[in-house]
Amino acid sequence: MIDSIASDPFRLVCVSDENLESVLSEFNGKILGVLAYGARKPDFPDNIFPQVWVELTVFGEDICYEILISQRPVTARPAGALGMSYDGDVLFGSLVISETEPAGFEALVFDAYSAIFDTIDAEGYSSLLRVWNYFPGINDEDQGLERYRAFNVGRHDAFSGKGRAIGEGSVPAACALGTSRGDLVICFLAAKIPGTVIENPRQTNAYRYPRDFGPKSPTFSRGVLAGGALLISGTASIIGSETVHPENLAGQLDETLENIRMVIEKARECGFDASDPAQLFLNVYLRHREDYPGVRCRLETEFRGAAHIAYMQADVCRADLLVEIEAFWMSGK
Ligand code: 3EB
Repeated sequence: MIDSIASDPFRLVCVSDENLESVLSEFNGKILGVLAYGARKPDFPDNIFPQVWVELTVFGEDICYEILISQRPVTARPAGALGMSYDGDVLFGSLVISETEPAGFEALVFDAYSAIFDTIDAEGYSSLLRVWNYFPGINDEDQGLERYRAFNVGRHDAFSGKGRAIGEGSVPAACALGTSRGDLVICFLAAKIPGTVIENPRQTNAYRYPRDFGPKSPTFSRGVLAGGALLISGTASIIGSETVHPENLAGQLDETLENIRMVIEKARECGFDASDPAQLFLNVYLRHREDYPGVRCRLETEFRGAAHIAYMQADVCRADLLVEIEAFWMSGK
């Protein structure tokens, strides 16, 4: 039998401001961390588990809190800019870095990822399952290179520098979105035992994107199955390695949903039970706020209102992409 994390070792709960306190007290001692999405700074309670503010406007809500909860008692440790918590199966961490370093953005990302690898290796949770990346000006040029591309160079070099393979089965699920301001925010979920990496046959594996998309390829997979959860990476209107339907929101949305369907199909082939839509959480990132009503209408039809869907305004990492969708889905029983 292949080793795997106990089923349901962690789960996700999404709440707005008014329910935050009750969820935090209900799961007191079992909280791995919180990602708070919102245009205004959240009032975080005085807790030491990793909690980050992702400075994005949420549509239809003030702040949207994603809370990662363990089944087991959690040990939390603040460690300067890097906070972490762990439960014996998984480790969740967060890094918030302000861009003051004169060395530049690429070096900042390199250092951040190097610190993540050092941390998870030292703590014995060396399998990186999922990474969340948020930073301002993702499509801006900086010293002749788009910042997303500089980010990819720093991330790629940190993988290599720490002796991490970049290839089939070895890269985490991820998302990378642009904020309009604020710090570089990176959250990560790691485990003692590797997850099952899912790729999408409609898309070139991202670590094999050709050089047209930047000097170093992005190091992420389309999804990871771990502990009964399917972690679906940020997914967009890309076929092969090319953006399709530029400037066409409806076309991009259809193509994105088709890509997500394919990832779910591949996860099913690996044993994932995609039967419980009440346990499906989606984050929808829209470049333009005026696209929100139409996208919401389309997705409510698609998921028949069962899934929990949060909508945010964010810059997507290619200038021609209008929408990106990520998901967290717990397996049915
Ligand atoms: C794509 O498929 C769209 O650089 O970590 C999606 C998810 C995207 C993660 C990343 C980028 C990343 O290439 C962009």
